[in-house]
Amino acid sequence: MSSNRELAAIFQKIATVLEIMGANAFKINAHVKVARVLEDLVQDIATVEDLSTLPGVGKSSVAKIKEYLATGEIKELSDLLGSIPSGLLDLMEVQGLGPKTVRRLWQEAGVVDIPTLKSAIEGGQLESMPRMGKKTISNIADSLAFLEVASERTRIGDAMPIAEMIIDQLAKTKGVNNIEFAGSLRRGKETIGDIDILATTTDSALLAETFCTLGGVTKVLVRGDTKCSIRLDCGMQVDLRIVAEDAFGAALMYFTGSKEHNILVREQAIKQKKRLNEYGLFDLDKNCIAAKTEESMYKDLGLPYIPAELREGKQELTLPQTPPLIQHSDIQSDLHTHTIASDGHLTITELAEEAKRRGLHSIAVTDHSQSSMQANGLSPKRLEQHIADIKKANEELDGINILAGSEVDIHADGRLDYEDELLAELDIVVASPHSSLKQDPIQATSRLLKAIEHPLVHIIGHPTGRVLGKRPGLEPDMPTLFAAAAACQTAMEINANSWRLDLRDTHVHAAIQAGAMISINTDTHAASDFDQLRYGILTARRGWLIPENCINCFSFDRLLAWLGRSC
Ligand code: DGT
Ligand code: CA
Ligand code: CA
Ligand code: ZN
Repeated sequence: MSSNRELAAIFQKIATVLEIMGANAFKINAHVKVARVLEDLVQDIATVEDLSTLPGVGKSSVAKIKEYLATGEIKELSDLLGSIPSGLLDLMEVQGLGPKTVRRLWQEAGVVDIPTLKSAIEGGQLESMPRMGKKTISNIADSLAFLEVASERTRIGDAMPIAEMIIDQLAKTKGVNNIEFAGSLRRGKETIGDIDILATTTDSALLAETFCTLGGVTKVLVRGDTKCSIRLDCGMQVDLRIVAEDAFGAALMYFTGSKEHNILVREQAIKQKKRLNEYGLFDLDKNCIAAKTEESMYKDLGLPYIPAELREGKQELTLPQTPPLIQHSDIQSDLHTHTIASDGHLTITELAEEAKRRGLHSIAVTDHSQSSMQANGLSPKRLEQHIADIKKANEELDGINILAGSEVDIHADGRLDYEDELLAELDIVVASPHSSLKQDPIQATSRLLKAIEHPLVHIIGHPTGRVLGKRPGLEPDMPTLFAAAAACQTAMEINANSWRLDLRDTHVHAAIQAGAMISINTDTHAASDFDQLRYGILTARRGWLIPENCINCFSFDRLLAWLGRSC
């Protein structure tokens, strides 16, 4: 984590604890504001000469930032944490519970952590609380159950930076030659059980020592010459395997998995009277045929190279050649982003400059529509003004095209949140579900179908509305939706934000099979959100997406032509 982000998280946590303690709103908001400023800050906070020049950062915040820069922490936070039951913060992980409700549960029902919340629900104590309806209680119970199933795995957005940081440090250790992550992380799965790292080195003892004493290690589970396992303070387990230099490819292939893929390739080897294991590919006399690189392994199995994201034991062995899967560098536009007009942190110009810096030819500004009250959605009048502002920024700024768009809510019944007349003024319309996400599948299907078939809608944003580990989202009949999307030329989004990854990998595959177009967007609210694109790309690759099926890979002219299509 960069120090800006870490510091922002500390300020946010102080605000949360203050709110749970019932502090005054002014004090809470001051901390939230500083957290936001820090999150958006492009420059490293440690290099800011005069901290008081940062907007919203007052004297006491300056002192806290200085304290953090000098000591790596802010004592106020540990003091605050010491004054409330420690389990209260875990409650914040339950979807639908904010600091205010957590405070009430604590003060009025004696709830101090997840177990006491559970028994309070089961024992009926919550029902006697004022302003706590049956529906709310049953929602909390649902979220709790979902949290339990989901919490054993880590979102790729959390696991990937951790793995990269560890690999960075280990790569610097004397003697290390090859080092790469394998397992589900390399396959780009949306959640990761544990992180698997493979390395070759001339000094195993030093590498093992470095690994087991990394910052953040809370427990060494295994410490051997070829395998070490640690647990980190975030709860994640990391396995390191030290393998022979000339069998790195075989080990990488084996430990990348998946288990199901390994079984398929092993069967392929057996058919060819060969043997395959983590040490190499061998003939029946145990002579090694291939082991050094994955490429040589697949080649000698008579297979095209299979990208890690496809190795799920499905149809990947039937591929006649390596498919030209989409890559980060193929993406030329971002078609779903937010500005300060709704709930984003950047102005139109800042957003466009950031997109330009990242080499995109176009960016669509798609702020929220009027019903998204909590996201400061735009009234029709504000949208009219916003369109004018976007057009003006587009004229003033060279080297990037700014499209005027909206992320318009799809109401529970499928109606859109603006009149057609207004939508017709936009360059691009992303329609997304934001509310009624527990609707039954039949209603969800007809709701999304209406949006797909609407002639002014270009993209369906995060189609199910799921949030990983927090809520499952809608469960519409996907084949029906994808067939309609193909017929109406409406693109289905992969929302790249690692909390969403919606569409998910399997849906992407089905959508492409049905002939629908895909759009990969970051849903950027702050500059760093653009970095989430990589998770969208991984999900896309897991869904076998090639650039031809993705509108974000189109040239500007082709994109414009596509946006102007009639249904
Ligand atoms: P995860 O950690 O649950 O997200 O999923 P993976 O795929 O990373 O699984 P993990 O960490 O248990 O093992 C890493 C890889 O090692 C796995 O993808 C394939 C390989 N592997 C592990 N156990 C077996 C096994 O019993 N049989 C075979 N064929 N491969 C295995
Ligand atoms: Ca793993
Ligand atoms: Ca593992
Ligand atoms: Zn959005």
